[in-house]
Parts: sequence; structure tokens; C-alpha cells
Amino acid sequence: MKEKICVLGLGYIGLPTAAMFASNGFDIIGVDVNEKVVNALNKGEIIIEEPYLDVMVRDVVVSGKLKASVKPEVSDVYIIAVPTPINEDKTADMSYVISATRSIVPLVKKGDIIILESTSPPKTVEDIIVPILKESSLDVEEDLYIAHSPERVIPGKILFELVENNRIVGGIDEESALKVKKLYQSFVKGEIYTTNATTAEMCKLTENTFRDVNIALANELAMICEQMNINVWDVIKFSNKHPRVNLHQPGPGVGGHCIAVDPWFIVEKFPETAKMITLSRTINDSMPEYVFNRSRKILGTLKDKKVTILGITYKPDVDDMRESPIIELIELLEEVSGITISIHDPYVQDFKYLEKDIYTACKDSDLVILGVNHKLFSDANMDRIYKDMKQANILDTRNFFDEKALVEIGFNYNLLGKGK
Ligand code: SAJ
Repeated sequence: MKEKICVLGLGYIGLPTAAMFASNGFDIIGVDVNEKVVNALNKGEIIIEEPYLDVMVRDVVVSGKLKASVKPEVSDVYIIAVPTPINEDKTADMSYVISATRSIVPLVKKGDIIILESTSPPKTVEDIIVPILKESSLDVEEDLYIAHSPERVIPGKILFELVENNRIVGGIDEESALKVKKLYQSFVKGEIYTTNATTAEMCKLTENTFRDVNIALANELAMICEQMNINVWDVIKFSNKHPRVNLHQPGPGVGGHCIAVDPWFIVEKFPETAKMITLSRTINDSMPEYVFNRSRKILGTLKDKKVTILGITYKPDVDDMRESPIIELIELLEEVSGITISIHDPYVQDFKYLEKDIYTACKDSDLVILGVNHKLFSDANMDRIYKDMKQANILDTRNFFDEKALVEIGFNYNLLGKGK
């Protein structure tokens, strides 16, 4: 007999995970505190954007394998996939994990499996999940199988990566890890590595911290190369020809709800020791201001000028604006007196200063800042943009444009990480 699984939290991770288990024959009860999500789901609809997820969800709701509710039900497996947002003081807000765990205390029975998927500070399973479950009448270590199995999927490719990526499962004991591994093997084609819970928590945080520290290094190099009048993008490209070097790309900052957040979960626990992690976060967070200052240098003053921003999402070719560094850049620009701001982003429907048409956005502009390298921008007629601009200045923060072609047209082309 296949187990019944209760998935708590039907967001970017919980919903695809629930749908994936359901389409592999499990009976799923999906739980969310948001009634809108629950009602939509029971009609076979979803309210988040992710390729192919709508089709998969519709199928499993129609077949009766996935049902949604605002309350958890007695099941054999409980998967906690609720958000772990960051507080103002850069500590993790664990309230959703705590209340989700509390909500299953009256339901758990001997032999059940409890899995934490949410990205969490190290020792969350040991210090938060296990003690709460001890409020049940069970002998938790003996009667329950508990593990952390962090999600590692990238938005936009979630369904593919859920199946293909390797996974880590960290149990409170070996048996827990092996049980959970077996469960995920029902759809995961990648390797599943088992370890203890704290190691798994630390792996998830380390993966995103690795990227953050590398991006900070790239950003620092960009600032250094500007001062030396050389091109950081060449330095990175040629250095990466070395077989053991893998530098990341500089840019206007780090966005999204993972890389800009997760390193703080390590800092929170080890503020004295996590020096490099803290510094990297600080460098990456300073990039919007750096781009703002570079814009000021290009124009002399931003006062009474028109500045156009192309691309405001947190990364290319998605509509996701969570923690986008470009939003901070816009806030800095807004403080300048008399400035006119204009924005074009083909993926964003609703935002201030938004122009649906790239040419209208750039018309009469004194400076175009390329914020995000959406592939669609390569279709733009740059001759037309040049003719309509008041002053043909470009600041490319992503090494997106063909410098030679733009200079030939007559643009004053500026590249983040390249001095003049
Ligand atoms: N960025 C740079 N330079 C780079 C790479 C990225 O400035 O060289 C910026 C991007 O522009 C973006 C941000 O970093 O603003 C993050 O983008 P991303 O595509 O690197 O990552 P996310 O946040 O969309 O997804 C990450 C993934 N983690 C890793 O690649 C280690 C994903 O696998 C995780 O599941 C996800 O975080 C998560 O949920 O933790």
C-alpha cells in the first residue's frame, strides 16, 4: 500500500513536490493557510507561475490524488515546505516552520515520517522540530523517522530539476535517512546521498553561500578592474580557461529568495566566525549603490535627467522580482530631484514607471541602464533607440550588449567592471 502524504505549504516548492508525489501514485493532502491557494487547487488551478506545473496539478486533482485543505489530516508522511523568510535583523523567521510542526503534533503516530524541506538555519531539526514533536505522546527518537531533505531546484526548471537533481537527506538517525531516501526514490532520478540532519541543513546553505561568495569576488574584481581601466569580463573569461578556476559573473547585485538570504542563516548562528560570508553579503548588497554612483559619473549629475532601466527582475528571462537589486537602484534614483525614470521589462506587467514599449521607454532618455539581460532585449533596434535618445549613454551591468556595434552606432557605451 502506498502511503498518504501531507504536504504543509503549497508554494514554489511544496506544490510541485505534492504534485510530483501525487503523479507517482501517492495520496496527497496539500495544506496551506491561504484559503485562496486551497480553493484554487481544489478546482485544479494554481496561482504561481512555473512551466508545466498547471498541467501536472490539473491531472492529479482530477484523478483525486491531490486534495487541498487549510488543515493537516492524519497521514503517514508529513513534508514541511513552508517559507522561512528573513527578519529585519537578518535572522530567519521560523514561525511558519514552528506552527506547521505544531499543527501535526496531534496527528502523528508510531512509524510516521516527518520531513523538513524548507531552507533553515543549522540545527533546526534538532533544536526546533524534534522538541516540538516531543509534545506528542510518542517516544520521538524511537517511534518517528525525521529528516531534512532540502529542495535544490531552480525556479523556471522546477519540475525537471525535482526529478533530475541529486538530493541530500539528513536524518536524526540512519534509519530515518534511509526511509526518506526510499520515499524520494519514487520519482528522483538523481543520486540521493544520506547523512545527518545538521549536515544536510548546512549543505543547502553552503551551496547558496558558495555562489554568493563567488559573486562577491566577481563584484570586487569588477570594481578593481574599473580603477585599472581594464575589463573584468575579460579577466574572468580568460581566468576561467584554467581547469580549476570557476569565477562567477559580476552584476548590479544578487536577488531572489535564496542566494541573498541563505548565507545570513549561517551568520545568525556564527556571527563571529562567519566573516567572509558576512563580507560577501555586504559587497553584493552594495552593488545597486555602486551602479547608481557610476550612473552619476556618466551624466555628471542625475538631476533633471531621464534615466531608463531595461530589466528589473532578479534574473534574466523570468517574471520574478523577489529581492531584485534593481528595485533598490530605482529607490536610489527616486531620491534625485527632478529625475524622470522610465522602465521597460517584457516580463513585468505591473510596476511603476513601466512602459510596454522599449522605444517609448528610451525616448528622450539621457541614460539607458541595462539591469537584467533578458534574451528578448537582443531583438531591440538599437539604431532606433539611439536616434530617439536625448544623450546616447548606456550603462550595461551584465556585459550583454555588443560594445563594438553600439560604439559604431554612436553610443557612449559604459560597462560595469570596465574603466574608461
Ligand atoms: N548572479 C550574479 N552572478 C552570477 C550568478 C548569479 O550576479 O554569476 C545573480 C543573479 O543575477 C541573481 C542571483 O545571483 O540575481 C541569484 O540567481 P541564481 O540563478 O544564481 O540562483 P536562484 O536564486 O534563482 O536559485 C538558487 C539555486 N542555487 C544554486 O545554484 C546553488 C537553486 O539551485 C536553489 O534551489 C535556489 O537558489 C534555492 O531555492 O535555494
